[in-house]
Amino acid sequence: MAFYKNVSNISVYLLNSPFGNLICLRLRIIMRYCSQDMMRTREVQERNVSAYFPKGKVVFFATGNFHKFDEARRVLAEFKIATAMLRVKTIEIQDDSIENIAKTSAIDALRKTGLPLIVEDAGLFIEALNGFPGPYSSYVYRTLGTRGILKLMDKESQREAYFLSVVAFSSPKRLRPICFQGKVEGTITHKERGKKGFGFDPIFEPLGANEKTFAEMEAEQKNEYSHRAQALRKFASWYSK
Ligand code: ITT
Repeated sequence: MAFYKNVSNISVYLLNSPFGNLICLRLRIIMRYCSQDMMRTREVQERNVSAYFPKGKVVFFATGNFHKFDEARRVLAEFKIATAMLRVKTIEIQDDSIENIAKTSAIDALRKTGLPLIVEDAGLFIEALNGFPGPYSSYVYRTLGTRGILKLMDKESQREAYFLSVVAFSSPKRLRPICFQGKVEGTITHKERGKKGFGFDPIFEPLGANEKTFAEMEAEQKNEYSHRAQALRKFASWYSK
């Protein structure tokens, strides 16, 4: 369950939990401070942000994808980190490297919000297609979709593929993002299976999961295997220190 708040010009989705209310209250205070001219210096903003959203306790996830947020907040809760979804439009550059895409979006999101945040970029790399769609996964999903991929793979017997995820963190104290990677190997199925999850989940079967696709798993089970959960666990161990 989530609820929605509009604070300043940034939309935030929060979980219906005591954490949610707390984050929202603090966000309102921060926004008020930051909009007063005398408080606008970076030093003051930095101090306010780290006082209200201490490292290791709270992080904002800048994404437009609610499924990604839902997966992430479950993983981060394992580390007692509260997560809020920030719906802020960020630059998504075209690049062969998922890491560069994530870093650029994180810098842009930080510039627009001044909050400690993560951005995550992911892609599906199919070996028989020389890594396609990879960093172009978002565009390919919107244009060809899962059925288009199955068509491209129609006569293909080599069906190995992997998902790669990069989580980039930046904050007023860390203008240059720090990145964490996760990868899950698996195969592309012959037809779509399952209704859960999102994106290419119905056609991706991770290795060692009893031939279930991600779309046949609950979020908790997907998080045992997924590229995103692996990258987030690396981030969370670093962030909690
Ligand atoms: P952002 O707002 O966070 O950018 P997005 O949906 O655009 O969300 P990405 O750019 O990270 O997400 O991912 C590109 C595409 O790759 C995405 O649209 C999905 O189709 C696919 N994808 C990424 N992670 C996936 C996953 O865990 N399961 C299935 N498909 C995934």
